[in-house]
Amino acid sequence: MASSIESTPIRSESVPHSATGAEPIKQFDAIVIGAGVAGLYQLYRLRELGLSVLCLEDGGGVGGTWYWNRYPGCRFDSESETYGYSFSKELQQEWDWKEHYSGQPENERYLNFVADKFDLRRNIQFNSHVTAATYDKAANLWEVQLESGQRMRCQFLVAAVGILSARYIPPFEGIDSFRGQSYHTSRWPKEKVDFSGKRVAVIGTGATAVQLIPIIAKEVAHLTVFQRTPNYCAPLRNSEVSEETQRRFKATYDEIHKKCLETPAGFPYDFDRRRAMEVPKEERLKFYEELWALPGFKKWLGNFRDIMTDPVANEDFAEFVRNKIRARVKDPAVAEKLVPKDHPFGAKRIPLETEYYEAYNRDNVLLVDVRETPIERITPKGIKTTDREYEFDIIIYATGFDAITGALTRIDIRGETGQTLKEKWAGGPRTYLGLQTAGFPNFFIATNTAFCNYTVCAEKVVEWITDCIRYVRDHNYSRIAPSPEAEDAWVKHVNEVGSQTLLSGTKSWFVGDNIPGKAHAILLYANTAPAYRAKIAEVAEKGYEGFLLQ
Ligand code: NA7
Repeated sequence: MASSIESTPIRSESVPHSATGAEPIKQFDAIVIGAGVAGLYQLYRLRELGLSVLCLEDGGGVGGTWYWNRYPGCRFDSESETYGYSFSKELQQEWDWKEHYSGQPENERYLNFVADKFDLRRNIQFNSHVTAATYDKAANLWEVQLESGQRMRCQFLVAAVGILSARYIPPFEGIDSFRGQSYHTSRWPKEKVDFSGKRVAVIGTGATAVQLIPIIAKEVAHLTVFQRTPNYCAPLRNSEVSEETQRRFKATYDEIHKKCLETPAGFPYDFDRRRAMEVPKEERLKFYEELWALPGFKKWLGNFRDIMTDPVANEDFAEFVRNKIRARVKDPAVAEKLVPKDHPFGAKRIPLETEYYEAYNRDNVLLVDVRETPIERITPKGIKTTDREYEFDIIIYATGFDAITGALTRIDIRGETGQTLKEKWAGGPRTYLGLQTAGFPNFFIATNTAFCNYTVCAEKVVEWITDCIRYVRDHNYSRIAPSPEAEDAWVKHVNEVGSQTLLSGTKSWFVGDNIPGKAHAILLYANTAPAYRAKIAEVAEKGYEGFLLQ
């Protein structure tokens, strides 16, 4: 890893539209962009359908999120047995999850195991960064262009680019002047970063930083954490999977998956049916304590059913969490800085942690509140706030992603009128069912944009797209795209559903507010995942209602 953030540049958002390169242009029935969780499965399904498929992957290996995010402490916050694919019973029986919340190295091994088992690599071209995709109306083909200049064509283009893959680095002044090492957590090097004896900065305290900080705090000479917004972090309570539990997973995968398909957010647990404030205080507190002792997201997604809609219910639990934080941090002034007070519990993604708060009890860890003393610039020696200059050997940017839409709008995708997706989505994403966008025929988005455990819902999205392409071909159609009216109605519906939750009023990546200049819009479909799946299934059953087939 070179010493400057320049070594991992954010790729330009405005790439040249014109194609170059002299090699012959290959043509495929379908091109899948991305070899992560959704892309691998999409490749498998389309190949099964008998299509010629090419999968283009930016990275040097499979895994997407689990290829790029190699930072210390990176792991699932979903239960491992629910995050793995459900489409192959054989695969489920062959793979052993070692931890209940599996770590990045094992997750990457798993996705490599999947790629090998289904012989997917022969259709994947690695180190292939897609810069543009242009629809040629006369030929009814998409032309895809890579950074290398290489071009290829296809009838169906599927973007399986992930929802948290377009990394974000704030445009701090002087960022390139820093003489030490800089890393963004989502472009972590494969080689181990040596923290021993180093003065290290972490900017950001989202789910990523919360996983990273307690691990590196033990390795560094000194760690300074630059926090803008404290989060409601809840204990992960990870543990090893015993042989007995492993056998139980394998014997009950069908039930586990069925349960995940039934619950609102795709996890093997559901909200409590009671309304929080209807339960007497003592009983409520007992319930909170029980939830708190459980692993994973149960404190959030197994809580009272009105936790995300009733501000009073939400505040009741938020205060419980604040007191949990206060109890773990020795210095009351530091504790108060770590206690979130400006947003409801769960309106931002709840980070799950292991010894996160204890890290701040260490003598070698300092918390800087950048609301009190904002970062003015990055200097050759470190970070200058309004208060003072801090000197570092390493700066880690745990500053998140241009979520949901960024990985798509950073590609120069042009539909039938020549309009780019970025232009079309300037005011927020405009799709029909999250799957297609009007004016971009045969272009599909294979990401899970429901508020849902990723793989559980991504599998269903991939299967829907596969069935749709099968339908188009079987009925001798050549193109499919949503009608503008159907799209308008869907966008309106997504906004209505989102505005009924506490998500819309809080600055977060759920609504695009983490990126300066990005339109505030509900980026995830906040209805339940079963309701979403029922809707997309109904549309398909009605002969792809709302879509224009030609
Ligand atoms: P997040 O959750 O977007 O967190 C990014 C963090 O970076 C967050 O604490 C931000 O503060 C902080 N940030 C961003 N810009 C700045 C500036 N300019 N100054 C100071 N601090 C800044 O990204 P993660 O990678 O942690 O997690 C993303 C998802 O990946 C996560 O939800 C999981 O689903 C996996 P802010 O809160 O915006 O004030």
